[in-house]
Amino acid sequence: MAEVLKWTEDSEPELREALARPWWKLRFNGELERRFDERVAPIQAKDARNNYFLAMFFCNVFAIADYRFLPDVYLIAWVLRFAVITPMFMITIWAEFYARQSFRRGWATLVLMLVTTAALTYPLLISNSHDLVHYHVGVIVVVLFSNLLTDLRFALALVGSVVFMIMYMLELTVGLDLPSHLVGNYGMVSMSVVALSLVASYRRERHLRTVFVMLALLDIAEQRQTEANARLRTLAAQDPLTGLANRRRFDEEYPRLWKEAIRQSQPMSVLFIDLDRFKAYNDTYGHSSGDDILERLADVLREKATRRPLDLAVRNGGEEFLVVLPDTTIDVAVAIAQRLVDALSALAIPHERSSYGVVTASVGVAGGLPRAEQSPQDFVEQADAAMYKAKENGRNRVESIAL
Ligand code: GH3
Ligand code: MG
Ligand code: MG
Repeated sequence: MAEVLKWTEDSEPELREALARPWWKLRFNGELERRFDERVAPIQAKDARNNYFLAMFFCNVFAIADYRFLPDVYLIAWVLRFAVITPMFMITIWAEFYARQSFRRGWATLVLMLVTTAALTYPLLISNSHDLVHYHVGVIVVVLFSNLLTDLRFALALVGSVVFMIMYMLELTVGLDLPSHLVGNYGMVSMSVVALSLVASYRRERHLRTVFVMLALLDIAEQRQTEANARLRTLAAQDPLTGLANRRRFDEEYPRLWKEAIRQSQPMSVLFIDLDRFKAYNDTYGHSSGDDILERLADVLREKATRRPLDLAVRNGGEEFLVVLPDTTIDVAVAIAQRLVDALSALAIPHERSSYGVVTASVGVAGGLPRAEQSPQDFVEQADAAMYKAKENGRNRVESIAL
């Protein structure tokens, strides 16, 4: 089976259009038809194969009818049955199911149906049996089979049925020269069988195509859902203002990092960052200017403090931020914290109510080798305590506590 391509959203309008197409338009357009064929043909082929063997079996059993009904020409009928129809069945089965690429659209089945019809008709034309009039009806089974059980496309079934009806009516009128009331009767019987089986063929193909389109749409909807879920997961873990991780994500990730540090016997440091005199800044410059500062600080954190893949910068809430630095000693963490403080004040954002005249932050650092008897929260609390020390010591600076 050919590799089945995934559907993308680009196909959606085409699929919806296909779903709404009028009753007289069974086929899809271009690429969609190709994909339908590619998807459905192998399944149909598998489904229909046994039907051909069954039909071939019945066809051969009818050899008894040749013998009983057409005693004068039954040998010819047998030759046609066993040397023409049966090999034709084999060729069709091969063509439809083993050489699917070129024949799967049903031409082989169509040819089989018409050759079988002709081969079953010919002995009647040369026989003088009295029972002829009862024999010919059997040929209707052929068109019934090809319309209902071969998964022949409706268009081909229609073509085949029209040719079949012409052949059959010629047989009744020209070949057998039946009286008109019998022609009328058999004509009606065959017409109704053909018409009803065509309706069934149409409906089956229509439903199959509808299911195909709906499954494709479902596939697209499912992909969209998966993408939306992934987006939601990202959003749920992110602070909307700064784009940094939020407290939720911190609560999820930090204990894991901490346990991993114990497992690897690696040091770990936590930075607690708090803007200085930020209430005053808001009061002076407005809340939205305050928000701008939070965004600027987030940029500084991203640039200066989270350079390694596992480093985690978090907006803890309000104007407080956390940075988790796995595999980082307290000395290195203090240096990083100092870089942060310097980078922020170097931005020289005016803050008239700060003794520094610019926006600054205080950073507390806690670091050391995590131990099993400690809790991850200890590092955060100590970083917070260090940050208060920095506030007390004049702000715009770094203080640290070794653990
Ligand atoms: P300190 O130097 O001691 O830290 O003084 P502070 O004014 O920064 O400290 P405090 O905790 O008293 O004030 C924090 C202020 O941060 C209060 C509030 O105005 C401001 N703030 C908290 N969250 C936000 C926010 O999302 N946006 C803005 N613009 N301001 C915020
Ligand atoms: Mg604060
Ligand atoms: Mg503050």
